[in-house]
Amino acid sequence: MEKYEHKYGAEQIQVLEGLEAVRKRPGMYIGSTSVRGLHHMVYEIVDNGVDEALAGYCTEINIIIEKGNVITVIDNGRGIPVEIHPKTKISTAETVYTVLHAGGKFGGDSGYKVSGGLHGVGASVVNALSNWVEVTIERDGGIYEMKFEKGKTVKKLEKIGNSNKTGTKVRFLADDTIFESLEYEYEVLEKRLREIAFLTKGLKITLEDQREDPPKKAEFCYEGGLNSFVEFLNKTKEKIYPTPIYIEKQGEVPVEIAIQYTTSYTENIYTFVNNINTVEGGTHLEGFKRALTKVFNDYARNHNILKEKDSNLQGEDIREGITAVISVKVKEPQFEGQTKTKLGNSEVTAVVASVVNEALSTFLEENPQVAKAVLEKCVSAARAREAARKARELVRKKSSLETSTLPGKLADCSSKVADECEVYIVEGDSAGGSAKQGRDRKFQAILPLWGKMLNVEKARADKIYGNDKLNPVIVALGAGIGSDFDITKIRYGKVIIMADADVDGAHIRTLLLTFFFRYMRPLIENGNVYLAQPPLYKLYKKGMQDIYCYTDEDLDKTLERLEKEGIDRTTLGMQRYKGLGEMNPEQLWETTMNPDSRILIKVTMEDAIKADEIFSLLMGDEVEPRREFIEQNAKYVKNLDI
Ligand code: 1YM
Repeated sequence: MEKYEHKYGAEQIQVLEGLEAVRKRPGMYIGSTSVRGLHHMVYEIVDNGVDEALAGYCTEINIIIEKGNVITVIDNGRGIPVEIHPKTKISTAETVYTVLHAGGKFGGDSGYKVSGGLHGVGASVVNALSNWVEVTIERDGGIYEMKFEKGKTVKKLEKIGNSNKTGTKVRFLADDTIFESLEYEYEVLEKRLREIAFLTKGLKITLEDQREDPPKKAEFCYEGGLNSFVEFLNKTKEKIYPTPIYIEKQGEVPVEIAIQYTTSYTENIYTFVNNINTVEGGTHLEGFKRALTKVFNDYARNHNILKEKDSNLQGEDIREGITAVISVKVKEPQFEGQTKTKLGNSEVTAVVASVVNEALSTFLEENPQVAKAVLEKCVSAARAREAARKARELVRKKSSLETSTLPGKLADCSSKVADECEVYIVEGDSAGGSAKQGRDRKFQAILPLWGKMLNVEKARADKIYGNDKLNPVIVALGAGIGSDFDITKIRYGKVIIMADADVDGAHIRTLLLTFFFRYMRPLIENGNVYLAQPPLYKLYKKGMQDIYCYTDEDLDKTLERLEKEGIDRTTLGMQRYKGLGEMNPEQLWETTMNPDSRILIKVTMEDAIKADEIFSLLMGDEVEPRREFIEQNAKYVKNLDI
């Protein structure tokens, strides 16, 4: 593993403010107090072990979810320093856990742990937001231990034995008066830990869930680093060449990149800064795109694949079917954008561009068959782009001739003020009818969807314009797609997907989310896409107002509450809604469409990425992963009506 030389020990720790501030405003420090924030608690502790691995001292990190949602994280690094800290006059280890922003992370020369920008505020925040924390350190021949409750030291660092090993072990129970729930999701931790392992070549990470019997276990260790990452992402896809192109350069801004093209038509580029996923991209991505376009165009010209009369290939042609992961380390990253996940440091563009320029052009010269295969695909993408442009112009021309440019099935709203308007995209016949009758036509439009499901995975933009299911969506929203997409033209402030809670509903949701993710991404980034939440049950009784329940948990709680109020559940009638179509217009309005009483779920980029992954899996070329997925998920299907 690479050794980054940097020193920050006891002296650099800066004392800023007390942990009370963290407990008062937890969201400011950990992002939120939802399960998302809860998982961040684990990442904060794991990150300290990863830093130790990046510094070249740690080879393994073990994470255990114990029964009762206690988390244990163990690493085999040097152990947190135990000597008395000159400023705080208490042990350095206690200082790290009790003083906000301790850990030297704020200094400019403090290695690459630069508080990622989101919530990388470390051990003291986890301590402040935990019911209790126990830290055990093996270092300098001894075993040391200290304990905290709600951020306060209850047992100072003390030597409790001898050891010839080194390492740090942290156990904690998050504070249930702060977090909404303490239930960790195995899959969420698994995904992030796998990602960290890909990003930290050679580091072994294990995860064990002891809440299950027998415990669930996973181990991640990738000698291939980002190459393994790209191979993992392309598992379900047909590759154009077998091994990813790998680029690595150490320096002021270390850059690591892996690239592999597949026969798919989509672009999948994941970017990381200091191991943090920069979902909104930024200067590193810009540098990469710029160099990629230049290198392939230069190669195509020099090898007569592009003739003198031909115009240059465009960036999007060259990125069709690409899967790439870009990881850079930046000492003082500036994060911008809506979710603070866009790298802003302008100097990074040139660094990444120059690294890619040099390494990729050399690679192409040395591997002409790979260059040829990729460029053939780029040239065909350019042709398809041209065809799509023509198809689009045709659509535009056609619509300018017709009086109404909007799809016939759309029941539009009367208001033309996009911000106050909503469009419900509804699958099927009867639901569409009820929705049209039940809506408030001033600001609610209904677009029923018909036609066969389109495999976006295997279609290019020209096919999408022609697709009878997606074309009405594009025209109704009025903002174009792909590189033409212009969010300022959007006709509705809220785009609401309303689908049944069954397999067909899941299909249409996945298709639409994947489509928005790939062709109208700003719509999701901007928070315009929502899922309607229709009720699953209705409880009724003579003389009592109908009660709607939206989840099974909701139903259990409601029944309990009613029992306490003296209403016996055997006297209640219960209807389980199989589909939206079973509700009459008034019920649909009251439960799902009335802004005063409905539940809307805002779609996040994470939801969309997940939908996209499921979609690739279900629609991609490889059969084996699809079979695995269906087998693994078969148990969840029992509740659905098929
Ligand atoms: C399971 C969590 O915290 N490991 C860990 C933390 C530190 C070190 C080693 C470490 C760092 C340095 C020197 C250094 C930390 N030390 C500090 C501080 N695992 C976990 N392992 N010696 C040991 O960076 O110079 C903060 S974290 F500030 F005390 F140096």
